[in-house]
Amino acid sequence: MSEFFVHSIPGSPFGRAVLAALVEKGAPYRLAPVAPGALKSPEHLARHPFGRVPVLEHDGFLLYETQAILRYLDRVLPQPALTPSDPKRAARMDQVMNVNDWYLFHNVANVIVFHRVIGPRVMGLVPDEAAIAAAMPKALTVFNELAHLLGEKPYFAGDSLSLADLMLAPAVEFFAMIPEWSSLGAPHANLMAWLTRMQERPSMTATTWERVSELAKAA
Ligand SMILES: N[C@@H](CCC(=O)N[C@@H](CS)C(=O)NCC(=O)O)C(=O)O
Repeated sequence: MSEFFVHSIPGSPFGRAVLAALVEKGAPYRLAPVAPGALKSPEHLARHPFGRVPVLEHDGFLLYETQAILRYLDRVLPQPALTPSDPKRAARMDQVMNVNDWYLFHNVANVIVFHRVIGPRVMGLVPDEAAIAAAMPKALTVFNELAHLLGEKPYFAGDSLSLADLMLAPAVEFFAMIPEWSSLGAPHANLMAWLTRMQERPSMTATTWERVSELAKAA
């Protein structure tokens, strides 16, 4: 199997999902770091016309959009399977991946995590408390629904890990680092246990912000 190149930025939860999937598959991969200031460069826009990360490069095939990348990896690297064979479980996986993209990321993570973690850490910004407070009602709806969808299962699509868990865990972990977690995640014992389960996986420990920063420096 030829090597997979992941164009990404340390700290990107979407990029981390792709790296974690490659670790779960035991596949050879290399990080191709994109400098944050280079997202809109002609070189990167040629890979990703919307100027975002991650982008996967495999055998000359370029692919952006995390869901597409994860599903591609699961097709070309079938073992271990990260999509349930049961249609209802697979549908639950797809649903959770879309909850991540549409309801957790937009106007929730890209506001709250940006103002609490990314802005201060990467750009030295002071958190905009009004923007965070305004995003909290929607954040509460999202986390209540995630806890509901998880229920008593160990993983979102059932008894085994799926692409949904890999997509969601990097995003949810950011919330566990901030004070808002006390009202978003901490009230849900099932979500807390799931996050711990995910954080203990080698695919998550191998792809922390710090580890990916080291890979970026070594690239
Ligand atoms: N829908 C895209 C979202 C990717 C995305 O938003 N990536 C963020 C980093 S986590 C990014 O590149 N942000 C740069 C920007 O907004 O300019 C996907 O699934 O890959």
